[in-house]
Amino acid sequence: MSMTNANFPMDAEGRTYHVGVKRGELANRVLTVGDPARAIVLSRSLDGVDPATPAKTVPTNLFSCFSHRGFLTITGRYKGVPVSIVAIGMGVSMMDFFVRECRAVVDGPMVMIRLGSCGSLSDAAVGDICVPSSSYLVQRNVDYFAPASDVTKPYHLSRAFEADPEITKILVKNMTASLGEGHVWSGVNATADSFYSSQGRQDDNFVDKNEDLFDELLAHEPNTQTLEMETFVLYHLAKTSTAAPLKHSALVNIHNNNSIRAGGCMMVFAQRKTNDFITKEDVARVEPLAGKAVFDSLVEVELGSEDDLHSSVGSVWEKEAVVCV
Ligand code: R1P
Repeated sequence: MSMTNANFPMDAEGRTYHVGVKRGELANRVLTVGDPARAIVLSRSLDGVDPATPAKTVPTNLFSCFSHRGFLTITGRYKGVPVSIVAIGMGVSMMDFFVRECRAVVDGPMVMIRLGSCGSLSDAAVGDICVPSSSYLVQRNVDYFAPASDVTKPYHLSRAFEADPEITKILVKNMTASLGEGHVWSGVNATADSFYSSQGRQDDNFVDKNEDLFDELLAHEPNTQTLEMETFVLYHLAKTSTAAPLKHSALVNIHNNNSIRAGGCMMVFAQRKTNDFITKEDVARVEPLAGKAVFDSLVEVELGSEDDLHSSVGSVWEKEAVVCV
């Protein structure tokens, strides 16, 4: 694979360096997940999928692209509207690759919604859904651990960045319709740079100084409800996205100069107060329900007219059954 442009590397076909997608392969409406297996489960809700498609297989009527860096992109239609699913793996850097490289190959406004898994610090139980209206970043303050350090705090907590409020509202509504009253929670998310130390997990093999971390999170944002590893970057980049990709200047005001609208929701896999962990059966029950609620939300969000969005001419949602090579 040979790339040009060291500033934003792309190959001769226009494929991005890590996500591996090019123009016409990604829709303006994107659902992003961590686990590629989850992406495949959710893809079964897209239009025209043969229910006899074997598990763990991308349905043959959908476009799919598995990149050399492990990103899986699936594109098709949901209720007739073009949508993509992108599995990104784990962590803040992967979310950064995803948002920037996907943004680079699509014209017009985009909506990106993450459906992840998380730990719950509140009363949200395993299998429940949390829809965070904002997220902050928890980073291990490495200088604290240096010899003779004069740094006083082992973890740095950032300010919170908000999700798009309308998307949050739509997600809560659709998740409640899908999962039922009492199983959908609103609150603040903390995105951590580690599954372990900066999520307060105890590990005798390392000096982590995180025994009081939960108290610090709650003092920082009293409504802190969930811990996971990507959402902050999505909300942050959406708020710092520019109007550059918008095709019509009239959209600039509607979208507050941001070309990306973002939302997030997460399934509680770990209950950190009771130490419960979700069962395989519960994941299999909740994932498709939550996925449908996200697809319903993606297509409900107002993005502008057909003319404002990426052209379908030559796109993979115009055709069927294309796999990138
Ligand atoms: C850790 O197990 C992973 O699960 C959560 C965390 O954010 C992290 O990526 O989300 P996903 O299930 O979407 O990967």
